[in-house]
Amino acid sequence: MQAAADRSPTEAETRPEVVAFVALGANLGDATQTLQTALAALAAVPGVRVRKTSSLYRTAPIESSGPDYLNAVADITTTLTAPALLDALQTLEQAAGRERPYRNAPRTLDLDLLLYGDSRIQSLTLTVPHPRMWERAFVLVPLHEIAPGRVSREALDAVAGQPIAPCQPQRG
Ligand code: PH2
Ligand code: MG
Ligand code: MG
Repeated sequence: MQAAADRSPTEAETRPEVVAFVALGANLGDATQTLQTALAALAAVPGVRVRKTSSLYRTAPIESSGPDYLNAVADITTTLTAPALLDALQTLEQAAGRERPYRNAPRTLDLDLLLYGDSRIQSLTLTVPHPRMWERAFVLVPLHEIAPGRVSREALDAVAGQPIAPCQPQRG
C-alpha cells in the first residue's frame, strides 16, 4: 500500500476507534504457540490495536471435549466495523488450521468477539455481547484480569465452580 500521507484514508482509517474485547481459545496442537501467534497476528490487522492481553489460563473443556484449553482475552481498539472485525478473526482462525466438524469440537484456534463498544448486535452471523460469556469462567476470569470494571464479583462467583488456572510462564 502507498504511504498514508500520499493517498486518501481508507474507510478503516476514518472511522472512530471502538474499544472491543476478543476471547482466544485453543485445545489442539501447540496451544501456547498458537495463542501467541494469534495475538501478534491480531495486532498486525490494519485497523486493530491490541492494548492489553491477559495471562494465559489452562481450563477444563466446557460443553466440549479433548485436552484442556488455553484461554486468554485481549483488549483492543479498532476502527473496523464489528462484521469486518469478525471477518478478520475468522481469517486468523483459518490461518491456524481451524476445522469445524461439529459444534464445540476441539479446535486449533477460536477467536470470539465478546464486546464491541456498547453495541448490541444480533445478526445471522454475529451476536454481541457474546451470548454465553457470562456463563464461562474461561472468559470472565481473564476479562476481569485486564478490565476489572467490566466483570462484577457476583459474575465471577457465578462461575466459581469451573476449573481454571493461570499458566506459569515458561522458563529459560
Ligand atoms: N470454547 C467453547 C466450548 N468450550 N471450554 C473451554 N475451557 N475453553 C473454550 O475456549 C471453550 C470451551 C466454544 O467456543
Ligand atoms: Mg468460542
Ligand atoms: Mg468461536
